[in-house]
Order: sequence, then C-alpha cells, then structure tokens
Amino acid sequence: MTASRTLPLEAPAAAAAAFAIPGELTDVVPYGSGHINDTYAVTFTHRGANRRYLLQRINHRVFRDVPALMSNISRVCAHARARLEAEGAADLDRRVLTLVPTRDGQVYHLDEAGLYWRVYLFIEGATGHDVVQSPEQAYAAASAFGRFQRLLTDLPGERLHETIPDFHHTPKRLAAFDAALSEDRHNRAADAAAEIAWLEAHRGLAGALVSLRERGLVPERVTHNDTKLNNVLLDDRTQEAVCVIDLDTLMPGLALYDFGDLVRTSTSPVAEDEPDPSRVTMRLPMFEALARGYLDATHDFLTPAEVESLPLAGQVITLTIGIRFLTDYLQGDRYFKTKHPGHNLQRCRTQFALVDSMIAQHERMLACVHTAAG
Ligand code: ADP
Ligand code: GN1
Ligand code: MG
Repeated sequence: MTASRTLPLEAPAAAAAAFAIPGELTDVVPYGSGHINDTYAVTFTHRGANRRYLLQRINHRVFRDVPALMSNISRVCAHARARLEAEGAADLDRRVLTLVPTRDGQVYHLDEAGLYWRVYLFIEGATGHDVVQSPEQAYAAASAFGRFQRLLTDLPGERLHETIPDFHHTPKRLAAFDAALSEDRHNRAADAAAEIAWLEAHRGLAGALVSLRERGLVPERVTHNDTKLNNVLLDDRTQEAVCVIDLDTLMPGLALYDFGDLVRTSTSPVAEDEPDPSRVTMRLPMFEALARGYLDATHDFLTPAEVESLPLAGQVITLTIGIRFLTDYLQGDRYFKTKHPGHNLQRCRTQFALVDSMIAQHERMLACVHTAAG
C-alpha cells in the first residue's frame, strides 16, 4: 500500500460496527487533512437523530506498538478530563477527546485484516485550520497547547511510552537523510539539488535542541510533539480553542518541541505545501501572539533557558520537519501521505524558506519573547 492511498469505505464501515455506538450506521466520509492516519466522519442514526463520530485507522507502520500508544492516550484523556472537571470547565465532551469503547470494552479494535481502529466522540462546530488567519487564532492555539502542557505537569503513574523513539532527535533525522541520499534509490536527488545544498549549509543547526537537553539545561516533560495548528480545534463561531487533538505522539519530550511546531505552522501566510516558496515568511505579529499565548499559560513553570530558547525552537523544529519531508521524498514517499510525486519536495522547500526567514528575524523574535515573558 502506498502512503497516498486510503482504504475503500467497506473497511471503515465494518470497523465502526465493532464500537459500542447506539443506532444504525448511515454515512461514512473520509475526513480531515492529517498526513498519517486514515480518518472518517461516521454518522449513526438512533431514534431518528443523527450523531457523528470520528473513526480512525491508526497507521501501525508509523506507530509500531498500538496498545502502548492507546494506553498513553487513554491515561492522558482521563487525566485531562479530571483536571478540567475539577476546574469547573463546562462542555467536557468538546474540551477533551473522548474515546468510545468497542462492544467488548476495549479502547481500540483490531480487525481481521490486522488493521487498528479507534473512535472518538466528534467535536462539532470546531475546525483545525491548515493556515493561520489572524494573530487571535495564533494566540488561541498557543494558549491551548500551553494549557494542555500545564494539564500534563502532574500526570500520575509511570513514564509514558515513546510511541516513536527519537521523534524530534534532529541529528538522527539528519543521519537518516544522509543514508537516504547516499542510496538515492528513486533517483530523485538531482531534482532536490538546491534543497540538499541548503541543508548542507545548515547542518550546524541540527544539534541545538538535543544539546540543550544533553547538557541538562532544559527538562524532559510530557509533551504533545505534533502541535501543528490543525491539531487544535478552534470554535467556528468564537475562534476560541476548543480541544487539543491528535494525541498519538504524546510522550516524553521538550516544551521547545511543542512551541517550535507552533511557530512552524502558525506564522506563515501560506500552506505547508505552497508551491511557491517565495511566498513563505515568518510573520512577526503571529509570532508575537504565539509567544504571548504560550507564555500566558506556562510562564510560571517554564525555566529561563526554555523561555530564552523559544525562537531557536522554531528554527530547529522547522528544520527537522523539512529534513523529514526531504528524506521521505528521496525514499519514494513512504511515510507522509502525498497527492503527487513532488509533494514532499514542495513541503521541504517551504520549511527551509521558513527557517531562513526565522534566522533573519531572530533578534526581533527574541525581543517578542522577552516582552511576553514580562
Ligand atoms: P493525523 O494524525 O492523520 O493528523 P488527526 O488525529 O489529526 O490525524 O485527525 C485528522 C483530522 O480529523 C484533524 O485534523 C481534524 O480535522 C479531525 N479530527 C480529529 N479528531 C476529531 C474529533 N474528535 N472531532 C472532530 N474532528 C476531529
Ligand atoms: C504529521 O499527523 P499530522 O498530519 O498531524 C507528522 C508530524 C509532522 C506533520 C507535518 C506522527 O502530522 O510529525 O510535523 O505531519 N506526524 C507524525 O505536517 O509523523
Ligand atoms: Mg493531525
């Protein structure tokens, strides 16, 4: 199966029947713009009323240990829900993801073809945006991920499973790129010559966050690790953040990873796969809103070294995802879903252009952080 194909709709329809959902399945529609899982909105009709659920086939080529992943998610959802309830939050079924169990009480379903499925309650009236539309949206997203980070500071029990080991270990991502380049199995390196040269000139940046961690300057925390803008649902009416979603990469990490991916996805005026990289730019008003939003929620527990490194985090995480897109391009698009053969290369170009823009504005970004941190 290639990375770009989804399953015919019989498979999700059959999987939906395994879950403890009242009524009759009346609709199945592919949903969302995630690059990893196959996601469907499924409608059940019960006593004349329609209700939607969010069904996902978990990509088990990417997440090798689905039981461990689902154990992380159910622990975190239960904890977040209890914390929100204790704070007196209303509308809990929209504020935190809620897993729907299978008919035999499990949190996921393994079908006869060996595919893994799960169901969440569908959060209606809210959207995950691919491109940020205003500083208010940037503030809302950053403060939601900051509050989520805060909710996890007292997660009880053992360390979470690492669902993808070394997920944001930039030097290891670079080593994987080097290996893919020397193999060049799909003869694509020539088409990526400019990006390969750019990366050669920026290799020095790859070790920056890992080195902060290795020198003990920033602490390990429970982090989300995939805080792209479309992984927080914003209310369609008020634009306020409703719910943090896509919890597959929840695991031990650095707060800097989470802030970095917010900068990567919430400052440029164009989509991650914009064909014209000259349109990519890190917009300071968006960054200023992100810094305020994130720090309003986290300033009392982030360390000074974490705060000081927030602008650097944007550069390094954007570099990291750019390296991953380029590697996947060279390897023939095995990991990310793609719509055409140059898709990953297009995505890589926007990432590298964004890093350039951040490097050029580093001092101004740092000044924003200092102001936001008070
Ligand atoms: P991926 O890992 O492939 O990105 P996500 O978990 O982010 O998968 O889900 C894909 C998309 O489905 C999201 O971007 C969002 O639009 C939508 N989505 C996910 N969970 C829900 C939910 N509980 N309610 C409504 N929409 C959701
Ligand atoms: C993937 O799952 P999704 O689409 O939210 C990827 C992220 C990348 C992102 C790039 C598990 O996120 O790491 O930053 O694409 N998720 C995984 O858009 O690899
Ligand atoms: Mg997602």
